[in-house]
Amino acid sequence: MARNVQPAGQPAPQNAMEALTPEDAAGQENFDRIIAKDSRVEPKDWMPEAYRRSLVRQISQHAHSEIIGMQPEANWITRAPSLKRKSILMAKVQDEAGHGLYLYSAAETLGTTRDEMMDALVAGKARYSSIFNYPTVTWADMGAIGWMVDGAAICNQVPLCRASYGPYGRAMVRVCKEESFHQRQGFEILLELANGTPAQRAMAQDAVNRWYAPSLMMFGPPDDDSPNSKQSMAWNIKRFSNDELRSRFVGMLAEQVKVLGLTLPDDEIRFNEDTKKWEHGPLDWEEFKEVLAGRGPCNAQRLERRRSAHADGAWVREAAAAYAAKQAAKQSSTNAQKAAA
Ligand code: BYC
Repeated sequence: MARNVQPAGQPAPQNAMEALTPEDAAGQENFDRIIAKDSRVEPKDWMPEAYRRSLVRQISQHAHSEIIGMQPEANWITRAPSLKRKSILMAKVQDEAGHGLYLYSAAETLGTTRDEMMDALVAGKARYSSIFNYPTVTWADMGAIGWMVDGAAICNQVPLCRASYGPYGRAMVRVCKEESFHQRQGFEILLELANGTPAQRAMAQDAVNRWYAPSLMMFGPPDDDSPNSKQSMAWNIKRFSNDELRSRFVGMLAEQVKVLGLTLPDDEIRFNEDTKKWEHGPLDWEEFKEVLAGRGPCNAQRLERRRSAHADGAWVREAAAAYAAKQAAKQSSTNAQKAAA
């Protein structure tokens, strides 16, 4: 596939177009037309190198988030309060693994291998969502993660179903369906606890208190401090800014928390009639930066767990590769026999 070094997806300046090969200039023109029509870019289409890089960046981070995100909930599988809760939680954690696999596959269509992405993750060079660096200390955290973390994921990911890159948008459709189920199961855990004993109710409120701010920070830094948003929106990857989605999420929480009969730990939440947007109190962006820099409460633990799981799985990957090689050899000998006959 031809690749160029044109840095932006917006129409290239005339002199830059002149510097492109005729094939690349035609590719750039076609790409610009696809974006202008709000249509889909597919793997075989020509695309600017910066668009490709930005997608690999976002999709691989997203895949890593799903895989690392299995850990905080897997922590409670053996301690789920009933067989029913245990099987639901196991199914949810398996769904997250599936999401990671769809996303690694989508990123692979852009020319980066899964091994390269995984190596970057275990080497500590790749990002994954800040939210998974917080500990899950009580059973109510399973409810708060489902309601708030999966809820934030839905707000963020439903618009990504319309992302301009076809394989990413299509993966998101299935992911969002499953996230909706995850969110409802989390809400239901909290509802049951909130209507339980005083101790259960206090546990639910404590979990909501602890997960509230980190879940708002999942949407990324404030718009003024978001270096990727503008270009990503011009390329129709992101459809809404970080603050816009965060505001929608706050509105959703503010209504649903009433049904739970719990409260949110933020007395500045209000709907601004002038801007028609939900507002919230200040967030600790220094804490967010610390988490992104690898100094959150569980960063080291999450990465260590991922590294050991990766090392423990080496024999499975080797066995699968050996089996695939055997099958391929068998197939080519069958083909050769057929050709000779
Ligand atoms: N955590 O310019 P910005 C799930 C980075 S998993 C860490 O605004 P962008 C689930 C950002 O990458 C759902 N890093 O970036 C799984 C950038 O750094 P680089 C995970 C963050 O891309 C298991 C820098 O900060 N969801 O639901 O325009 C169990 C500046 O940011 C974060 C996704 O991955 C963060 N929170 O916007 C349960 C959604 N925020 O790359 C549930 C897909 C920002 O320049 N991703 N950064 O080094 C996106 O929608 C966008 O990438 C973001 C950031 C909104 C996250």
